[in-house]
Amino acid sequence: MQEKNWGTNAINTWCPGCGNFAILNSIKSVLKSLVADNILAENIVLVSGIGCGAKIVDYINANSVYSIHGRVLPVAEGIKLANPQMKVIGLAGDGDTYGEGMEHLVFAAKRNIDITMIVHNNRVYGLTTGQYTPTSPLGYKGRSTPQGSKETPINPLEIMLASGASFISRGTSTTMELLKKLMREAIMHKGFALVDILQVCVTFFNMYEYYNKNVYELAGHDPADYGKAMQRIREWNYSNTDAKIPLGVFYKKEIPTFEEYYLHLGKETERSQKIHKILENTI
Ligand SMILES: Cc1ncc(C[n+]2csc(CCOP(=O)(O)OP(=O)(O)O)c2C)c(N)n1
Ligand code: SF4
Repeated sequence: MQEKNWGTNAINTWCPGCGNFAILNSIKSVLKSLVADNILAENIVLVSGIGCGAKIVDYINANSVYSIHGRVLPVAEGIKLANPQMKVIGLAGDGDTYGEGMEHLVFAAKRNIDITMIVHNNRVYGLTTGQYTPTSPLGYKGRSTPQGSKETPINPLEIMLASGASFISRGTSTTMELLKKLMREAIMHKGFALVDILQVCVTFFNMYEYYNKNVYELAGHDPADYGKAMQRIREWNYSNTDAKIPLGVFYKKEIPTFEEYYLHLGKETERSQKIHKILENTI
């Protein structure tokens, strides 16, 4: 059997040095490994939003849907519920996911629907040239905050843990081997999985030096312990302080998924079939 080519002929418009390249190469390698493990390529679907990060689906030869800004998860949830056999993977920026899409993110986590959300978190709106986002640090100077942002950032991982997500992890675009590991584990996890990727936007918020200096990989952490997960998640609050930035899986738990609660839908279908029969016989 000929090996599937995951690349496309689309011209890549990302800036040279953009962290999105590391995410693209990592996800392609993970998709390849899934197929090698007998997951059918046709049973994988990528859903993206709008933004630099979202363009990733142009560059991957897989089933994919471009949704609208902030609406990756409703589309992904619809696909998953209609086709429970699919591996559904959302890919979008932090503006898309933690700004416009925050409500959908909270509800996807609350439902524990079996979807993986991969966030290209450059902590800035890249495509629209540098406005601040929910994870930009206090004082961030960009198009919409020329005097520096006056807001403290949110910690999206804390929100995810409080909302019920059953897999919460963080990687960076500077550590590809770890990134591949996290993405694969998230995709294989049964339930709602988040991979927050500190993706460096070289043009509007170049954090290479800061991340290289501060990130470290979690070791000896028990991801089944909710309290410990919260503690580790709170070690770095997305402010640009000197705090060390943990990477890895913070929380992981097998709990019933949204789809499992909806198994009774089969009965509903039977019921509507019976109604159809009655109508056919009487009208
Ligand atoms: C509802 C809506 N609001 C605003 C826009 C304009 N818009 C397009 S891309 C974008 C920024 C995307 O930023 P982010 O999601 O952080 O992704 P990045 O470009 O940084 O990868 C915005 C605001 C839009 N398309 N739709
Ligand atoms: S603007 Fe930033 S995120 Fe967008 S392609 Fe350029 S470096 Fe990447």
